[in-house]
Order: sequence, then C-alpha cells, then structure tokens
Amino acid sequence: MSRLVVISNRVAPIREGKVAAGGLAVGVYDALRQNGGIWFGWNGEVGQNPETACESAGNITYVTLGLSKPDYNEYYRGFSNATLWPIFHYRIDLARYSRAEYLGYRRVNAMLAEKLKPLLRPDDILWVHDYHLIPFAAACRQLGIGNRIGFFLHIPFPTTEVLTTVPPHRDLFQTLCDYDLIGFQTESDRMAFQDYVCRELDGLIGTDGSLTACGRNFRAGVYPIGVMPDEIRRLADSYRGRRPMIGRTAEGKLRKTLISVDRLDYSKGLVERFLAYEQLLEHYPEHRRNVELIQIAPTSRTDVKTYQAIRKQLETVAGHVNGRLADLDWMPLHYLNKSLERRTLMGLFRTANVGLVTPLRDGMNLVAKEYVAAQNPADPGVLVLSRFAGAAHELGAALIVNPYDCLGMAEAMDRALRMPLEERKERYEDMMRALRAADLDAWRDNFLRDLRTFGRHRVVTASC
Ligand code: GDG
Repeated sequence: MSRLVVISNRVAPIREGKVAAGGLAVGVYDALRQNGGIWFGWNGEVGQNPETACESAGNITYVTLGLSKPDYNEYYRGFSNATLWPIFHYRIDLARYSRAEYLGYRRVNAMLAEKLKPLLRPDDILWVHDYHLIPFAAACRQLGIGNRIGFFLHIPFPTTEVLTTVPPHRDLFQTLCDYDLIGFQTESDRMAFQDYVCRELDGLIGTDGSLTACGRNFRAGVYPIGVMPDEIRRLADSYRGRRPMIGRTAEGKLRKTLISVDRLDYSKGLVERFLAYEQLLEHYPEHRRNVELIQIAPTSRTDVKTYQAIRKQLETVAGHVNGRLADLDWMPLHYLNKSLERRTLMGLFRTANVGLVTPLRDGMNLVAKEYVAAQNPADPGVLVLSRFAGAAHELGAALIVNPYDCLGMAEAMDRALRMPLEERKERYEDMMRALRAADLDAWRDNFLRDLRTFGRHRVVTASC
C-alpha cells in the first residue's frame, strides 16, 4: 500500500505507551503506526532557523521545523487565527485582515511544500489538515508534485455570504481545487463548500458527484471525526481519584455537577453558558447549594488580542456569578484555566451528572462525544448540546439547545438535572450507537479509502 504522509500545522511526536491525547493526533497516529509514514509540520518553536529535523519512532518519521518570528506572526497568529478562525466560526466582527499577513500565510505554505518535496516518493499519498494549510496542495502542484493530496477541514465551512468577507477569498479558496479530495465534518459544511464553488468559482457538479472548477476535477465528502468509545470507557473506569473539588449538600449528599471542558476560545460560548447557569440558579432556586458547574478552560492562542479579551470577559462573568450567589460553604462555579490529565478528565466526565457542551459554532466538538463515551451505562449522565456543534448532527438524543437562548439553556439544564434514569439510559444508548457507527477508525479509514479510490488529481482545462 502507498505510504502515507500527514501534514498538519503542529506536530508533537507521540511516544509509544503514553496516555493518548485527543482527536486528530490519535486518529492520524494510528494510521501512520499501522502502515508507516511521515508526519510533517511545525514543531511549535519560534525564532529558530527553519531547518527540518527528523525523528523516527517505530515506523513513523516525524519531520518538523521551527518558524521564524515574521512567519509565526503572519501565517499563524495573523491570517490563520485572526482572520480565518473567526470568519469560519461566523465571527466577522472579531476578524481582522492584513494583506501582509495573507502574503505571509501563502509564503509559509509555499516554504513548507518546498521542504517536504525532497522527502516524497511518487506513490505517497498526502493528507493535509485544517485551515492553516488551505493552499498547501496548490503550492505542491506548482513544484510539480503530482501525488494524490487530500484535505480535511476540522472547523466549520461557513456560508458563501460569510466566506466572501475574506478579502482575497477567490485567490485563496480556488486553491482548494488542487486537492483530490476535501473532507468536512458535516453535510452542511460540504453543501456550503459546494455552494461556494458553484457561485464564486463557476464550478459544476458532475453526474458522479464530483466537482469541476478552476480547470480541476475533485471530490468533497463528509467524514465526521469520532472518538474511541472503548478506550475512553477504560480510562474513565480506571480513574481512581476522588471526586475532586465536588462538595456536599447540607444533608451530606454529593452535590450534582455539570461539567464543561473547552479550550478558552470565543467560539465555545463560555460567557453565554455562565449566564445561562446563573439563570438556572435564579429561576430554579431549588438547585442552589445542590449543584456545581465545573468549567475546565485551558488557555490557548494567548498572544492573539481577541483571546486576551474573552479571557478578561470570562473572569468578570465568573466573578459576577460567584460573587452574587456563592456562600461560605458553596461555590456555584469552579472556573479553571488549567489543563488536566486525560484520565482525570474522563474520570470527571464519568462522575458529572450533566455534560454542558454549548459552543456558538464548532466543527465537531470531541468533548461532547467523550462525555457520552465516559458514562456509566447503568447510571448515565445527560448531554446538553448546542445545535451549532457538528456533533449535534449525530447526537440528536442529547438535549439540543440554542446557545443564544439563555433561558432556554437554563431550562435544559434543569431538565437534565431532573431526568429519570430510564430516559437517561435510552438517550445514552442511542448516542452510543451513533458513536460506534462513526468512531475515530471510521473517520480515518473512510477518508483514506476515498482518497485512494478516487482518480488521481485530474487537470481538465487551464486554471481559473
Ligand atoms: C478542533 C475543532 C473538532 C481539552 N481540555 C483538556 C483536554 N482537552 C481535549 C478534549 C478534546 C480536545 O482537547 C478538544 O477537542 P474539541 O473537538 O472539543 O475542540 P478543538 O480543540 O477546537 O478542535 C473541533 C476538532 O478540531 C477535531 O476535528 O472537533 O470542532 O475546533 O479531545 O478532551 N485534554 C486534556 N486536558 C485538558 O485540560 N488532557
């Protein structure tokens, strides 16, 4: 079988036997470990000479390089995270655009393609990940690389009206046509992409479902990323820590807990969630002193201004909720900016009565799936899930909420806290069937099968 070469923005070599990290890293790692291959990308360091370094572990070769300060500022901090990320999450109001950053983004993609080229064999297949690397295939084609190249977008693909707010949108998104296969998390994302291709790139849909635009013929498919339910269950089972932080009611019973885990990001809806929780305690006073919300929110992208602003806002709102409602023997909201071990996280999921996953927009949201997989089948908790998370397309048995409806979310939390065992079990079993039908292996295997099956990158006519 042809060798797999994975290209992702950030590469952190995984050592055998380590407790697995989430999502992308594990899915990709397993594919590489099974068949052997290369994992190529940025090593996370800034200011170094961008020379590539190789490190082999088993049959995986990690090839990584540092970024210069201007490359980091323009490609990563600038165009990727201050332009594309907010716009793809429907936050045009938070996006900024700088032509210099866009040129830096294109320059780094071209540089990465050049660094990779000498390592490639003619029959390698390339799997490129996420919004940092949209023009990577185009950069490869310019260097004469004719290998099959697939792209998976982990975040939502917005509607054409929103996408066209990216000033160089045509210049950038036409480069997606240089991939052989483009994968999305949901059917809505795939349809939004197809709409963009037809309306903005004069694309055509073939009778075989393929797309033709900019002189290229390519495919778009839906590959929802999943989790490994059995592995999560094992981790949750093996967690022996006591229920950290969770207090007892005046009668000595353990308090009911709601749990949320998100990177600290404005797309995750934390402010709205805290305010909804306040509404719960206001409208349903019987929950006061009897529940606690634990919010784990490790910081990310701390040098991007919008992230500094959301952090400040959250500190204010969390302080407001606790200041207003807490008492000497009860803290309603535990807000932690630290990262926990994965086993601890799965253990916390297991013990929490409610999983609150209420992003304003999310490609998939693995936490929703992990929360369900970590439950005790005999006494499962309830998932409250935003309709704007990709996961809601599969987990219809969750309590689906609109995160912009504060009172509606408070009502759903109340319902979740009171839900009878039978209903909890039914919903849990339904969701577990969905998790098993589209687990992490299926995500990877289906994408790679389609990339291998569909014809080699076909040039139809001259480009756009
Ligand atoms: C992008 C898309 C899509 C979180 N805190 C801790 C911790 N985590 C783990 C979770 C989960 C992962 O990080 C987060 O994944 P999400 O899917 O929730 O969100 P993003 O980071 O935004 O990921 C998203 C995903 O790509 C995959 O395609 O689902 O929509 O935005 O696995 O458990 N892990 C540990 N400690 C923490 O404190 N160990």
